[in-house]
Amino acid sequence: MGHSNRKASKNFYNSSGSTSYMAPSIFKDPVQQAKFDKQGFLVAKFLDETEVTQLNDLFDEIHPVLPDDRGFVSDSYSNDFDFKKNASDRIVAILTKHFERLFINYQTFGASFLYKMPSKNNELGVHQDWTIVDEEKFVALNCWIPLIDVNKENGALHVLPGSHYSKIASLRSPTIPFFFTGSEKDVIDSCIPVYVKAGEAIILNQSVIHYSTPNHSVRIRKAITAGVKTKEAPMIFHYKSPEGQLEKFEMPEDFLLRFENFATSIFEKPVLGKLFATEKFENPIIEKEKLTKKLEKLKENAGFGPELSFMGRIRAVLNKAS
Ligand SMILES: O=C(O)CCC(=O)C(=O)O
Repeated sequence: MGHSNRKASKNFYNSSGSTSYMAPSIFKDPVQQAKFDKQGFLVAKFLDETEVTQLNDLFDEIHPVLPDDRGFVSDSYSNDFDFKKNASDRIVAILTKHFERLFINYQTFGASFLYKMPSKNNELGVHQDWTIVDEEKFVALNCWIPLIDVNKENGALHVLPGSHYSKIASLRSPTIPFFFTGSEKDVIDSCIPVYVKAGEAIILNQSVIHYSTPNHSVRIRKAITAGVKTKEAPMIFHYKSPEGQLEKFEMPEDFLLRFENFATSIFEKPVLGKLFATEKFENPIIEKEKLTKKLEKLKENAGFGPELSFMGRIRAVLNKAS
């Protein structure tokens, strides 16, 4: 389940750029695993037509009235635990056979609907999802599955290839700014759109940078997000105190469903967690110029380098030959 706040944040960033951490495999298929490790995301076939219909029906059943507010909505923002748990369990029940097909040594951590009513103003700003497992040892990912074909018009997801933890380490929580804070526009310019059909999944590492464009179409854009992590990876959450101390909490497995007042609780010291470490923490925000170069390099290493011009291709051939 993708969790991010659109406010604040600072980030832990490993200045060497790439890390030596390697989380255990989570894909059954080594080709998919290699792609996920390299890019931080991949596209996979997921739901069949019947399941897309079932999920559309489930959406309609649990949203008898749609909000007047045209902003981006994640059902995880609701303060009603029973509503969130019921939706999550029913979505996961439909998705499970596909998790079984794709993943090994995994555990789910909840699912919810995400939707955008038609509006020019419901871009979801560029972000990374919260750190909810120790990413030096484990992996946490989201399966983002639209229930209609997504395109340029209707709120497609955009990602920054190669911006995931093993390539650029980061620590993310509502009380910590992103390492790219202040450079959002440049980061957006480096992202690429990922257009998928209804029922296809974009499987994203929680740490990969992403955002989605507004839904300019006349139809509601519904999607599912479903979280999957390494089996037995403890759930964690971070709180940076006003004094600048980073507090690390081990959290209940279902804590993402348990925020009682989502809009404010996520910025408070967690009440459900068990504090296991306190550290001094600096917020290393990377300054714009360095950041843009770094992200372009990461993107290139992920296999999404700039298209070479005709002359560029000739130069590349000549360089290779010499
Ligand atoms: O559904 C969307 O438009 C984007 C969802 C997302 O970025 C997230 O849940 O983290």
